[in-house]
Amino acid sequence: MTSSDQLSIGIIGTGGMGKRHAVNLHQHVGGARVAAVYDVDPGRAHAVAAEAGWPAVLDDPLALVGDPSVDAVVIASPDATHAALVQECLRCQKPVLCEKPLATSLADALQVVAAEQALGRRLISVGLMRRFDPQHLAVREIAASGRLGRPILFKGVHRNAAIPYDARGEVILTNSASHDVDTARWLTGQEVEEVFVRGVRSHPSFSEETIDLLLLQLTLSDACLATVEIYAAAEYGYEVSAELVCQGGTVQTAQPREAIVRAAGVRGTSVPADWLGRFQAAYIAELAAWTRSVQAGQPWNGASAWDGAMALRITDACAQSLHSGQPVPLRPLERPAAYA
Ligand code: ISE
Repeated sequence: MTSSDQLSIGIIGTGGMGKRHAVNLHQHVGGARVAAVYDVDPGRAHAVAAEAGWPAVLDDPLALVGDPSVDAVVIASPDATHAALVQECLRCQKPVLCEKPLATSLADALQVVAAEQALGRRLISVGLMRRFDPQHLAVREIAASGRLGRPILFKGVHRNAAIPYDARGEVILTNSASHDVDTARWLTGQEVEEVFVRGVRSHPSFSEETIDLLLLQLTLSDACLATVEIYAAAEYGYEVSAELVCQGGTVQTAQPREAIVRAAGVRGTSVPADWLGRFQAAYIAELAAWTRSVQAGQPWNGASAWDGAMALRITDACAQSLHSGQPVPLRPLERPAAYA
């Protein structure tokens, strides 16, 4: 650690997510500071630096990883750059919090897992932030108490206001559904054994290859099922919900601190515009847990490289099912001891 005794973090990518991490780290996380930032657009990097305590602005992401004044790295650059940058962090033996997805192909993700195993130290954390969301944690706690009996069905809903990227089905699967399949594994404690996916284009004005409405049906181990609706162009706002049906009752995420507004003939509550608003508490808790784990030299309680690779394994199978129209089985994989 640097002389200031604060953990010095380098952030790669200062678009929406990277900016959020930089500002959250600067404003809300004790014991750590933003030491360096990089973005492909230097103007954007400088603008974020101004909001995050004036860290150094570097012009090369590899130099940022290797910089001796950087103790640990946050990767929030475009998805396709993740795997190579994580590999560089392993090479330099730097702890890294990589935004999901860990890679854009299962092969790359498994190579990352293999490299971490070869190193013999867990340095990789994956930013599947729902694991730090108070609402999801409340669901997990109640399920884990056992008072509702065994979980038998996970029901996820995931809606984006507008298509934020190239809306081919497989991109929506890696970019959005990766959260839901991780949540299903994490909340039920079961592994996915088969997937079956259908998808359509919700609006004729979208390009022909668009598939923005997807239904996932998953079979999990121990006689457990899951359904997930992903609607990437829902227009009205951003919403995520998770319900766990257990043998003797159900438990579902619920918005805390909500107020009902009556105005202009309507009684209602607001809907967040995007994930940055909906999951702000989770992002802060995630960064705080990660920096604590790096300082203690301990693996954290969030998603590991293995979880990141499993999310990709499932979304890859979902893409196959979407295109073939058939269910796709996933043979059981043994979790390596390092990720027990
Ligand atoms: C986005 O990239 C995210 O990671 C959000 O959490 C997710 O809800 C959204 O669908 C993705 O596009």
